[in-house]
Amino acid sequence: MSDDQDKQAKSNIKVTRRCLLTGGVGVATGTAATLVAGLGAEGAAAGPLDRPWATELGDPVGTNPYGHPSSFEKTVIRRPTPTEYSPKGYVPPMNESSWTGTPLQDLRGIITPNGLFYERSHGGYADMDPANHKVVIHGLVDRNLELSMEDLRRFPTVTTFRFLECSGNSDLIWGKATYGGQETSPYLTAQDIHGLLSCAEWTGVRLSDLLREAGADTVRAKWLIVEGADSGALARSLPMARALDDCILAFAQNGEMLRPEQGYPVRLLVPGCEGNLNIKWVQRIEVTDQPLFATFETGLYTDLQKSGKAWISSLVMEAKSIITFPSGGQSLPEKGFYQVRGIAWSGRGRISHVDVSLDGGRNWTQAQLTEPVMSKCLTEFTMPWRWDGSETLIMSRATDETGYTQPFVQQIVEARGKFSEYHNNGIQTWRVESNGEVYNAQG
Ligand SMILES: Nc1nc2c(c(=O)[nH]1)N[C@H]1C(S)=C(S)[C@@H](COP(=O)(O)O)O[C@H]1N2
Ligand SMILES: [Mo]
Repeated sequence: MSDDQDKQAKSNIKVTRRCLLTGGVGVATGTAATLVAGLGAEGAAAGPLDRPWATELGDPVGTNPYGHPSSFEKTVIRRPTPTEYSPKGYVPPMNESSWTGTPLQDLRGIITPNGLFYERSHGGYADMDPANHKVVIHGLVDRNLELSMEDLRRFPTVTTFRFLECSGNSDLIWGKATYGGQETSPYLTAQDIHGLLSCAEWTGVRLSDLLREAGADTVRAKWLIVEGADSGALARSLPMARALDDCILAFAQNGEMLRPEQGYPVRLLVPGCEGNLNIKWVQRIEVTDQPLFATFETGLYTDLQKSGKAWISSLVMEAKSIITFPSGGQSLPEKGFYQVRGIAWSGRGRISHVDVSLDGGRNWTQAQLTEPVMSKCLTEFTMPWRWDGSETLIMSRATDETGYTQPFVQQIVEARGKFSEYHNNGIQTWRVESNGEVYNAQG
């Protein structure tokens, strides 16, 4: 390294240090200097020798034509659901049914990187050749359509930011599936309990445009049956009113083409509605006056109610939130100043506010929402917090623009009866112990 470069490197360090100590970091309480410990003389003495990347040339770029995260982030990956009874320690994937969760606790902002988007499949997944893929629209239409991917892309495209959540998400909040109805495990992380949730920017064509092109009889036909091309040929009934609203056939996600796991080359996106409706690898759309319900519908997710009857199809994912920091499996190094952080979402529209409680639900403080706040999309929230080192029960509660507020788990149990597998949007509690370790405190 030349003298000039050396000086430059040193002055860069100084700038960084000065910023840290004297400002830039706006905080509500205390001076910046109490936020983090200052660098001691030893820290200041650390020179380029400890940093080979500053003294030796690195590899040229271009050796990694499709980039990966830093090697220091290698634990930030999708994971299957942990279990106590499986020798492998997680629910083993089967060809008929497999899933992995998004590492929500390790992400920032609202967009899930494509490689970390949760996966849920009833017949494995396939990497289909888009050149041979067709979407057929038939039934109560003026003319049957058979659209290639090329044909599809000739329709006007739209781009929207939407979350996707499996209606089976958060079932571990009850401790049921993997813990045999026992108490839920204190060791579960946000990913373990709530990871069947992700959010992306989706690009595709409006389903309503395609129906218009086919001349669908939208008065007589109250339903669409949408079918995937995977081996499970997952099919779901979609009410016509919703199909004509904000549904799209998406071919791109976060700027690139869909991943095979997400239904490449094309999937249905039903904003705000349970993941199951969002048919991947779409190959057929039947316009009909009869829903499939119960007879042929595969992977149908029903909600048993107190009356003993079940809701056959609850489409909308109600308002929900979770704190991702501090959350299960993390630990706070020392008492002092932190930013509580989390995500909130609602299938009915925008999040209007999120409250955070630091005392097990007695007192609530409104958190700050990070812009942008978009409809049927994840919203990030934060709240400054000075941890005094005592045991703390921490929870969040979302309210959406319809005025609906996320309930306590107990309220859901009371409303529906003992146990309900799907659509669990109850408030999640984490316990910060006095040694800084954070545990799932549900149950
Ligand atoms: N064709 C097809 N579509 C499907 C599924 C499937 O197994 N096959 N799984 C559904 C379920 S249950 C969910 S939660 C979402 C998951 O989407 P993702 O894997 O992109 O996260 O896709 C839905 N669409
Ligand atoms: Mo799902």
